[in-house]
Amino acid sequence: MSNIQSVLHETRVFNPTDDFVKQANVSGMASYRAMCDAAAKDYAGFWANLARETILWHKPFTRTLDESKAPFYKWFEDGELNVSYNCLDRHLATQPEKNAIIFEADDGKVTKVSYRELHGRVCQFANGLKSRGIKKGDRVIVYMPMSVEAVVAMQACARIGAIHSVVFGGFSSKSLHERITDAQAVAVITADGQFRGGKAMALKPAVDEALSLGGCKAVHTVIVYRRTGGEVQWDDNTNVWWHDLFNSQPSACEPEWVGAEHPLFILYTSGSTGKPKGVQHSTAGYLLGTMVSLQWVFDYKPSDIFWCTADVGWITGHSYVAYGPLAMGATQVIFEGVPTYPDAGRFWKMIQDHKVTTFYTAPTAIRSLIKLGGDLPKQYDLSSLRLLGTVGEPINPEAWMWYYTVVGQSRCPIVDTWWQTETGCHMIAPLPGAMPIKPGTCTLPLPGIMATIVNEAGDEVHDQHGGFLVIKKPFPSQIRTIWGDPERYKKGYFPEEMHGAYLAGDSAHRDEDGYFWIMGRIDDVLNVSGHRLGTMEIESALVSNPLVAEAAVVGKPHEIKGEAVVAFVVLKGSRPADAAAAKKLAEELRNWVGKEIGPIAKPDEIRFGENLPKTRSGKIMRRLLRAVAKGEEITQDVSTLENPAILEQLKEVIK
Ligand code: 6R9
Repeated sequence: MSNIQSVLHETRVFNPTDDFVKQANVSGMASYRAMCDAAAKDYAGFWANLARETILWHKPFTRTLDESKAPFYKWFEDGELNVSYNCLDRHLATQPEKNAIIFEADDGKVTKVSYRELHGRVCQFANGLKSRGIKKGDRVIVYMPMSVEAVVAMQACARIGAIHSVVFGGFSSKSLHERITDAQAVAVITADGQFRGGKAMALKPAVDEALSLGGCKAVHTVIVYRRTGGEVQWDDNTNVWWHDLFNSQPSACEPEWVGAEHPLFILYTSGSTGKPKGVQHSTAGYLLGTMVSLQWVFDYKPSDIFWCTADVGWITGHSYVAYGPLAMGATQVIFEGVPTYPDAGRFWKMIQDHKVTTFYTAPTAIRSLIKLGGDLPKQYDLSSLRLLGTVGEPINPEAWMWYYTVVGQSRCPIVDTWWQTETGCHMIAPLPGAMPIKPGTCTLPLPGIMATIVNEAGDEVHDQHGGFLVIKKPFPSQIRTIWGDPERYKKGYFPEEMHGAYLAGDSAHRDEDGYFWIMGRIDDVLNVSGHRLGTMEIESALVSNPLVAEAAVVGKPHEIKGEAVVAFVVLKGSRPADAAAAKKLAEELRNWVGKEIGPIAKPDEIRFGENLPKTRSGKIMRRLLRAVAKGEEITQDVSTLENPAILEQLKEVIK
């Protein structure tokens, strides 16, 4: 609780400057309040107006919100549109030669792609997909490095109505396999490899391995983009080079007009059980969310150079790389590499070189860059910046202050954006020309987002003690269902106690200004470097090792990553005989998890015990394990434990 108390006493407040307010898309709190009032008065009308003004419809909608099968909501259902048309074709008449993408490769090579060129490439690749028999409604896995081609692949799927599911290139073949089979994908788009930090790393072998694991019979095509030029295994029946498929195609492709509720994509994310959830998003509602949030939260202007550093494997890279900026006609930077190569000044140099105005990254990146070179930003000209953003986890006030003063030179507002894979776009975030900001809080909900805090019975709490973060009314950009598991969608996000509100899975409280402070997850989900990892997923991976009998995974605070993964493991045989043996085995298990899920899920620490602390009914006492992991003194009564002595063993840290 001490943490919560300390943030409650945060007194630093930063008002938007007059210059910023003057030029902002939404200026002053009164304008923000007026928008909120408009939404409160006529909720459906508020969103319908925005949808009409923002999206180009092939066929206009007449019905705004259908709640008859709640929580399976439908927005703008009888309207028809195409997302790729909205992102590309709409700009051809007005700004064909504007740069859509400034791509900077790992080695520093810069390639610029105009809207005209991007449109041509997307059409050509869309035709290529069609030539392989891929059609509307088919699921296509995208397993690619950060590249122009990854965006082309996603946009081309959208153009033909195929449903993409992007899998982060850092995930293992096992994770990839799980997603291919769950989505019953017909095709995989990948690359031979990727460059990161000066090194070439293979990608294609993970696809080959995933497909060899069985259950992937529906996959008839694997498209391989040549990036590193490394050796690849080849299956003539299914494999085709990107360039071979692409070059033979015409650069015009009529978009497939789809209904507003047609699934645009599935993106897998961690939940509280072992199996990742395929979060299914709609076409129109999702697109609308990305576009209005760019205007409101990022205060988007046509002259901006926008840079969101997220990989397209995550929702942030979907909404604020692959779709939102293109729909707005923005020029954006896409970066292949890592922030620390060739040195920790890379981000700052790129902001200088490309004259970035709007920079959006994660607190974990900020913290590690402070550590590696807190003074480095001063060596670069960052005067182009006008707005900074963060996403993925709570930002600690110290990191916020550094970002504000050193990177933003006390000139740029910071938008701390709270949202989720499931919400599709920002939910709670400052409108920078309206809200005063404070370090550590994501401030207030966007207009039309009815976020609040409730207790266990689902009743709103108005004091500052906090509770569960919920969103009371359906909103256009929200998750539509979990792919293939509507029951899990209903139970997980709309439990009965919440009286129809969307349960976000985070706890939060409000301060005296009504600002939201996110405290963390309420389910067994960890947030490691801004990535969601299910504790159950990691436990299942550990237990699948033949040496492991039982495992429990908890998080502990980590200076840079936000949370570190600590695993408590019971072996089938006896505990390791000495520290050296324990260390060796811990390393083996870490690598095992890396192979099962991906390197980001590797436990930072593994401790071995003969057993785990359990209640008499056999439940693992995770609260106790969290205290043990943090090295806290255990003050709670452990007499109800079946085996209190086990705690001493688990306190031993392997060095
Ligand atoms: C966009 C994204 C969602 C979870 C979310 C919360 C945490 C995200 C945050 C934040 C505090 C912020 N989270 N943004 N916590 N302040 N500004 O990250 O989606 O990967 O689905 O994670 O991340 O716990 O519930 P996703």
